[in-house]
Amino acid sequence: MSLKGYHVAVVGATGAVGTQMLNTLADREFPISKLTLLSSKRSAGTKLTFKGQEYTVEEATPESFEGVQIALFSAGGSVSKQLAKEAVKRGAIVIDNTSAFRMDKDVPLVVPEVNEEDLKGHNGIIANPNCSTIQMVVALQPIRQAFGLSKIIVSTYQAVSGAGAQAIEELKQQSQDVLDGKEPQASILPVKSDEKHYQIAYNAIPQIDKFQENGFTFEEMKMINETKKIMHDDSLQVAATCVRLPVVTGHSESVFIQVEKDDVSVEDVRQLLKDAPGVTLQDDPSKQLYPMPAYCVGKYDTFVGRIRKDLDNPRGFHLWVVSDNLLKGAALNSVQIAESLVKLNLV
Ligand code: NAP
Ligand code: 12T
Repeated sequence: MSLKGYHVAVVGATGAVGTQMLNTLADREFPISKLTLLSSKRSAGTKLTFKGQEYTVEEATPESFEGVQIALFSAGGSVSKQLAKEAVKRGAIVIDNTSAFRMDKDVPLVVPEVNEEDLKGHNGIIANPNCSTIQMVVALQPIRQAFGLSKIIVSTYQAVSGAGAQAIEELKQQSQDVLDGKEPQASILPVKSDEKHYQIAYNAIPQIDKFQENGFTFEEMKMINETKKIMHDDSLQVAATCVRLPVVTGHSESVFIQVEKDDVSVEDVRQLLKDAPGVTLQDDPSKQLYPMPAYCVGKYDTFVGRIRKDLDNPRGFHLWVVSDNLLKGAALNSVQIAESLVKLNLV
């Protein structure tokens, strides 16, 4: 590291995730000597403020990465496919928030609380997992370490901000239109590039990302495949159902797990999660204490509550897991990866 810090680039700086990347880099005082903010041609010229200083956003091109040491990508998979290798070629380490490289064998897929050590084998690109995967593995890793884990069945309740700034606008506009008695218009959700669009205001849509041939959506397959990769366990059984809700920020998950050890109690699980890294336990039915997205916005932790032992399966447990999808689900996890690279002398 130079004395003052690293030359950092943020690709997609004007987006929902990029905005939170800048907030998180500033809040955690990541050592930055130079900051390059990149977007498409559309936003080139836009002024953004970082730590009280004004920066002009530039159009991302291969040449943008000359001299860059750490590049945080969050501008969609096609941009990553076009530019990540160009950045690496010029000496940068890429931390990629898209699904472009997550399942590549030579690309570490990292949640620092779970598998920070995987960073050691990197070849220039490091992938940030899907938002829904990240908060789930943060909550489950301590349980897996203590009691083993053989099965996960998860249903998600996901916020629209995961689908970007246009999806947030669509929810707000539709909500206003319904209240005003007007016909709501849909053009973004569930998937912008698909033919059909559905109203999200006052609704729940059981489709996030595109359908795959096996009947699962790509978001569901991301949770399934990424969880096995992060936990280094291909025999772990995982099934997911991903649902979009009219919530702006904060993903919630109802998670059923089966552990390998017998005679584990709810109190055992609570004790583990009370001290787990990145976890806040919020679980007290007598006080109606449980996590909710509206109260997790802006927080770094993953919140866990509603822990119950299954009534029929003695190794089964149910949990409710909530986190800010733009922070731990995206920007914070990327910045934590950068912090881990610095700590492990890998940059
Ligand atoms: P968003 O609000 O729509 O923002 C998209 C950003 O990408 C904007 O800054 C946009 O710049 C930029 N961009 C678009 N096309 C570009 C191009 N051709 N070249 C350079 N920049 C371009 O979306 P978002 O929610 O921030 O998400 C961005 C991406 O992050 C998603 O597509 C997804 O791959 C990933 N993501 C990952 C997670 C996760 O689970 N970890 C969660 C959310 C998002 P303009 O202002 O110029 O349009
Ligand atoms: N389609 O980068 O729509 O895997 O909420 C994250 C969130 C893709 C990703 C979403 C998506 C990703 C969404």
